This record gives sequence, structure tokens and C-alpha cells, in this order.
Amino acid sequence: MATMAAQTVGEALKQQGVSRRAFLKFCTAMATLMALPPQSAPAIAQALSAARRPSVIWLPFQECTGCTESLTRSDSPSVENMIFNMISLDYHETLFAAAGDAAEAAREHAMQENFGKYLLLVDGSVATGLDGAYSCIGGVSNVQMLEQAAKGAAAVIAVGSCASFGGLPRAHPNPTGAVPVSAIVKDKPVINISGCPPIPVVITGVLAHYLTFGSLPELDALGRPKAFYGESIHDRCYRRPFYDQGKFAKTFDDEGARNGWCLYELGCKGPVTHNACATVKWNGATSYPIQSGHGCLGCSEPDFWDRGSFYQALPVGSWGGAKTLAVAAAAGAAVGVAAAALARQRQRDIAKEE
Ligand code: FSX
Repeated sequence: MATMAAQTVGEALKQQGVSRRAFLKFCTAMATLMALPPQSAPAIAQALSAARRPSVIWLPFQECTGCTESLTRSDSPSVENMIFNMISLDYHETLFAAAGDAAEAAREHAMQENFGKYLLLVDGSVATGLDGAYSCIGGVSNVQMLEQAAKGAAAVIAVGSCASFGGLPRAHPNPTGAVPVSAIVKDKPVINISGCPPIPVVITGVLAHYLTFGSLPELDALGRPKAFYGESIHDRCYRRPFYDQGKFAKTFDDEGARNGWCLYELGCKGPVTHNACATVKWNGATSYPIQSGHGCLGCSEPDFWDRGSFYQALPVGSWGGAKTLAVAAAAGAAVGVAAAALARQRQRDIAKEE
């Protein structure tokens, strides 16, 4: 079975009938997400069009499939699902029409044919208990499959909080001995795209960066791309002015809640959670949890299940505090404003298409 990895992104777009206009719109969005000036969009378009589509092997381990759902349930055509034009998805057990031996043969073939060059995407944590017996695919444990696939990978991308930090399967008492991908893969760069599930545009943005620049984006101390995880949700939250004024909703149906006041006292974890939900948003940039009236659960941070206390206010002194955050907010203002503009533009585009 020949893979389509030799095809350029430009050839794939043409073959799949994606218009030049839609592609340029996508490149402008990517420029914004990567905090580059909008004028860089044509250069990104040129680099992306000429780039060879990388072979992607996507391994699903202990997960709920929310990460794949996040990516595939987006509106079409969209920034989110442009990812499928940029890559040659040579193995994804959940999405594959093939099953059983045929699917496993496709994975092994793609790994041999693109050894040293393919991107390995993993969602779900890795079960290490009972010699890996808790989670196997085709009789092969997740640990063995990951070790084998990582050998020939150019880079490994951990998609979702389970793959990045262990997620729900690793929560106490962690019966399967679940660990994150980075606990197994030690000799390759591992990029963590955390979130339960992660924001689909962020997955696409990381791949677009890799194809455009031939390198991985700058990462934070937890291995997450700084362009998306460099600010806290609180830094960019549209309810932040109410926090600064000391206006807090006390219950989910009081006057403060109806007026859109800050959800800090209802347990919002925005101040200690780093992700791009407040700027990139979800569902075609329609909204995000806080905008729908519920506090952030902190799903893109390590151990968020075990930390729990989803409806209790963060203890005073457990995070940076207003002064520190104000400084951080000023430093990140340009990125935040640009991302917010992108979100508004995407909403307008979707409205036009409807
Ligand atoms: Fe985990 Fe993803 Fe949460 Fe679910 O694949 S990050 S439980 S959305 O599915 O791994």
C-alpha cells in the first residue's frame, strides 16, 4: 500500500478541491495564531504549498476519543479540519475504515517507508501495569507500540491531557499504572498539546508551524507550545474587568451571574490554567466554557482530576495574584488582541457561509 506522503500540501489541496481563497484565509489565521504579522500569510502559503505532506501515525491509547472527536467534529470546511489536507494520515485506528490485520499492516508499512521522517501523534495515556496488559492493540501493549513507533519518528506529539500528563486514567488510584507519553519517550522531542479535549485549532497550528518552518514551536516548561499556552485563561478572559472591580457571581443564577460577572468564587480555575480557550474559543470560535456561564475546570494542567475542587474558589495565595497577572497580561496583549480578532473574523466567516 503506497502512502500519499510524497504529495505536496499544494497538490493535496488542489486534488481535494480546496479553493485558493480558503487556503489563504487559513494561512492568515495561522499567521495570527503564531503571533506573526498578517502580511506573512503569503509566505506561509508558499512554504505550506511546497511542503511535502508528512506521514502521520496516530496511536490511540487509554482515552475517551474526545481528542479525535474534537478535531473531526468541526464545521466543514474550517481551520480545524484543514489539518487533514496537510498530512498523510497513514494510521489512525479510530478513523480507519480498515480493521484488524489490515490496519496493523498499514501502520507497519508507513513506519518502514517513512522511517525517521514521520510524525507520531498519540492520544491517551500509556498503561504500564501488568506489563502493559491493561491496554493492548492487536495483542501489542501500548508501551511496546509506542516504543516501536517512536524509534522512527521525527517528533512525537502528545494530543490531549491524557497523553500529555496522564489525564483521567492516571487519576488516583491509577489502577492501570497510566503514564504520559513523555515518561516512555525520552530520546525524541515530545510536544504536549494538553486539554481534555485539546483545542483543535491548536493541533492544526502546531502542524502548520512544523510544515512552514521545518521546526517545532517554542515550548513552555511543561512541553506545551508557548504561542497557545503562554497565557492563563484569566489573563485573556473577557470577564477579567469584573474580577479587577471585585464583582463576583456567588451562585450560578444570581444577578452577578446574569450580568456576566467573574466566576472566580464559583471555582473557576482560569487563573492557574494555561490555554487559548479565551481567545481562540471553540465550535467555530462561538464560545468557550466561561462564556457559557461555567468556570474553567483547568483541564489543560497536570493532575486536574485529582486536584478537583471544581466548585471551590482557588485558595488565596495559591496563584500569581492581580499584580503579577497584570504585568503578564500587558506582555501578552498583542498576541491576545490578535487572537481575539481572529476569533471574531472566524465567526464572521462562518456567518457568511451560512
Ligand atoms: Fe484524554 Fe483524549 Fe480527555 Fe478524552 O484522546 S484528554 S479523556 S477528551 O479523549 O485522551
